[in-house]
Amino acid sequence: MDSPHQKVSLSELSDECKQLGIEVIGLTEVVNESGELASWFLPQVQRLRDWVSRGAHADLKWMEDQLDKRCDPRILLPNVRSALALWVSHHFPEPREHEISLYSSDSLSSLGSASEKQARVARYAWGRDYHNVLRRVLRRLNKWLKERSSEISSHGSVDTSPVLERAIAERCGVGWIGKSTLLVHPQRGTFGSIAILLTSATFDELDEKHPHRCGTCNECVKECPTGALGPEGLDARLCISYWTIEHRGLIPKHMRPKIGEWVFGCDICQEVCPWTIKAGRTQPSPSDSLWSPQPARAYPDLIQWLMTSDEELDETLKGSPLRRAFPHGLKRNALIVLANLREKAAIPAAIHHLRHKEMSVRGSAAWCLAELAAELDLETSQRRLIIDALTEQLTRELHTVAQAELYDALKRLNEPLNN
Ligand code: B12
Ligand code: SF4
Ligand code: SF4
Repeated sequence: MDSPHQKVSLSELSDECKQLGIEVIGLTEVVNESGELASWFLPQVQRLRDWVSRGAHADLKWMEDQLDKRCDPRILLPNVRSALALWVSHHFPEPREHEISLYSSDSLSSLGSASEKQARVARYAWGRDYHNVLRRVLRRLNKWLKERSSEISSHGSVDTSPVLERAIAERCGVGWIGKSTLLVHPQRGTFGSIAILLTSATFDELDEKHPHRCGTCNECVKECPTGALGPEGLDARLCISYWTIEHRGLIPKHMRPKIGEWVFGCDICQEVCPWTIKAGRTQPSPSDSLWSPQPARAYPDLIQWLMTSDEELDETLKGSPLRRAFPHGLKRNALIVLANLREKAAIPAAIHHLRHKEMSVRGSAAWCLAELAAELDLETSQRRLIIDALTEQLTRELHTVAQAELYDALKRLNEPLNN
């Protein structure tokens, strides 16, 4: 007889996942037969509540608003029993080092010659948006489960629902949560996206939690340029990924130099992880075809971004995770990174952006120009051009925060202010 808690075979499910290009899956119980939350889930809930009460979520208001749902999967799916975790690698090789079939030769040649002055994008955003890709997979699995019993109901999440994805994936045996707070897969390292399917179905087998294997290693904590990682996990208020992807508005001054070359996200705590390094990547993996990574997304031409209108930039990035930051967020970040890279060629574009419609872009343009003028050996005429542009903008700027940025920029250039 059909039941919402119909028992399903794990090996049949694994075969189906393989056909969908998913190699790593795991299963766990989240709610027991009596309808109570599984005991393993409760300490995770406490960890999450402590994290939010410390304010470590910065201004991610949705973390506060959806806290109860994140702490209790029964709110999302009342008859939930199990969770299925999918983990898909996005550990693409470096386009410059490995000219393999994964990247088309056209897109490689458009990268130009290798230079040290390179803006960087987090690896997960080199290709298609994982939300779209994995949501499609979850829909297929939902359909597959429904074919086992029409009574089975499921709820999928790929960073799209208030679900504690990492904690669930860890319990499903996919890997362990490292000191970076990232899920580490024992063979493939950290570069992976997670999708969770909460389901009312039960399974003939469940997976075991993976042992924690960070040991005495502390590389991610040590190498994080902002000190965002500590014994309590991550403080988003210090994380480059938070500021460049999630934050709207100006990025605080003290964070701007620390952002370095990272124009969208940050992979430092992953690139230094011995498990990621050991996993290496020189050959294509079966999941690469899901993503279609593009070298120009890995190392974008930021001046080109700035010379493109917001509307056009948005259009060019359709289907990419980069859209999460909006064109004005990407331009804000680009101005900061170009300043950090001491990119003289950015001066005209930065002057142009002193008049952008978004205050955060105007303020970042002022900062960028002051940094370049202060740090580079510019010709007098070029320095004058910057000072005149900043002074002129100050006469028309109405936003007090942007005015303060312009004042600071001119002060930095030792330019006496008349008003
Ligand atoms: C909010 C969020 C962020 C925030 C906060 C990150 C954070 N560490 O919490 C910001 C914007 C900074 C961020 C950044 C990134 N994110 Co993010 N993010 C999320 C999101 C939406 C929620 C995470 C969350 O609940 N955080 C609150 C904390 C308390 O929860 P948690 O990290 O899950 O922690 C639990 C466990 O860590 C557990 N725990 C158990 N044992 C241990 C042991 C130790 C030592 C620690 C510290 C914790 C711990 O306790 C916690 C509570 O249960 C998830 C998607 C989702 N719905 O889950 C993606 C997600 C975590 N992000 C992801 C990615 C890829 C990133 C970035 C790598 C992107 C980039 N390259 O720039 C960075 C990585 C930064 C980092 N070191 O974590 C992936 C992670 C994949 C993976 N392999 O782990 C996720 C799962 C999205 C996805 N579906 O693929 N992210
Ligand atoms: S993503 Fe970057 S800033 Fe954030 S914790 Fe990792 S290394 Fe630090
Ligand atoms: S770098 Fe070291 S401490 Fe950090 S997650 Fe990897 S193994 Fe763990």
